[in-house]
Amino acid sequence: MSHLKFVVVGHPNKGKSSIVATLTQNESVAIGPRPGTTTKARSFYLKSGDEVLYELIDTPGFQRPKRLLEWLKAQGEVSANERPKLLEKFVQSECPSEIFHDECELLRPIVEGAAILYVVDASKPYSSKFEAEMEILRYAARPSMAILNYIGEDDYTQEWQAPLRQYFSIIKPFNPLKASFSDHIDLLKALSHIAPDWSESIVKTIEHLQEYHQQKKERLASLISSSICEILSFKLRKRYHITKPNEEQLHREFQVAVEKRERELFDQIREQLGFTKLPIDMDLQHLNYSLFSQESEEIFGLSKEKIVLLFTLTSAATGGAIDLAVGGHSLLLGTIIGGTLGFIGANYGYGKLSEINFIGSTIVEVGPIKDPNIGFILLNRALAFARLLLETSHAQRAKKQAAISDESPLKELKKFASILKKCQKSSGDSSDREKFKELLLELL
Ligand SMILES: Nc1nc2c(ncn2[C@@H]2O[C@H](COP(=O)(O)OP(=O)(O)OP(=O)(O)O)[C@@H](O)[C@H]2O)c(=O)[nH]1
Ligand SMILES: [Mg+2]
Repeated sequence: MSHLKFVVVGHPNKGKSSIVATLTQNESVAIGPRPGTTTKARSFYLKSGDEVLYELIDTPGFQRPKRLLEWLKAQGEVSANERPKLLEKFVQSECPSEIFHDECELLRPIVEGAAILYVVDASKPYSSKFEAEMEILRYAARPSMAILNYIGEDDYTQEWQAPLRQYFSIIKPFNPLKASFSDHIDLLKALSHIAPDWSESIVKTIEHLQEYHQQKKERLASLISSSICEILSFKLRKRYHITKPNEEQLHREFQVAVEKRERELFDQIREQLGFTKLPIDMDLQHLNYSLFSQESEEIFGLSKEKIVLLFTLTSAATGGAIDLAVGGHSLLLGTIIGGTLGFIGANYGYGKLSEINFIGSTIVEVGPIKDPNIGFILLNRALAFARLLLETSHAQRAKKQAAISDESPLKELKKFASILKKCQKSSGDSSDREKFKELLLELL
């Protein structure tokens, strides 16, 4: 069977396009605060690779539903089984003219066989002006469902129930701006009841969508882990003539190059998750601090004590002992840490960004990053950014505030510590990267 097709219809400005954007995870759907944003029917597809999981057709809102209903009634008494044909007749005879332009745009996909998603704004009271729209849709006799959207703060769900039940057997709330992936699945599950001959394909579509979602996270984990490994092993190589370059300047250039690579990672995360257009307001937010700033270290890094434990005592302690220990504060640990801080400063590069090596008399190499905290900072920043976008709806058009949670997302510190350490040395072999990816996947 070919893919599932749903046409999203309703009154103007009720969130039809927002629902299309969310369900197809497509940020390019036109959404606007004024009625009349969508002027033509347009198909959007949710695809996994080349395979179409389903198609949603965005349409303009009804403009002249009463006149259209009058036209249908003026055709004389017809039995219920003739009504779908009557809608086809309407499209054939009236759509070449412009009078019913918007109705024609939304009815064409219906007469061609798409299932109907009728969107209402249940944060506004019910009014009988919607009855002509629902009556017209009933003529189509297509599988259908009513979706309750909530654009405002109020809730008139109760008021909407009785009229909607007369026209639709399934009524489902769905907020396109707040919907999570499981809300998305729930909506599809509800759709599996709209018609018996649709249920099998919808169940299959749900399975595919779940696989697609998992693959999306895997690709993301793979991108973040390999980029971080690359950044951690990055070396800046420069040629120079006669005078040795200034070391401070070299450190700065190195930092700029690393920061550029981190920004590229953020852009790649955006691209992978389909958010290249959304402005993300990070002016006052944590991610706007430089990767190498004190603020970033405080927000995203580990404390000196944790670093000491992770990087000096890992071989001495067993398994979960480190993870446990770094969460608590014991006197004994304090003593060990106190004694080790000086040692670590010299040996593990805490607070020391990178080394500068002069090779021969014309080449200088800066890096890789020595400070073990940078790996954690990079990781936590990338995770915070990825999670923010994973929770964001593709219907979001206003600036998104980056709200970063304070709690450290890294629970398995010891495992991350050893992998980040390997990445720092070389860029990690493929099994390290795979392990890194698996650990990250659990956090996404
Ligand atoms: N807060 C909030 N705003 C929403 C929601 N759904 C839609 N909106 C806003 O409502 C306005 C209209 O949304 P659209 O999706 O363009 O509505 P539409 O039904 O496609 O409108 P037309 O194409 O003009 O018929 C936009 O400003 C949306 O951002 C919602 O669930 N919550
Ligand atoms: Mg629209």
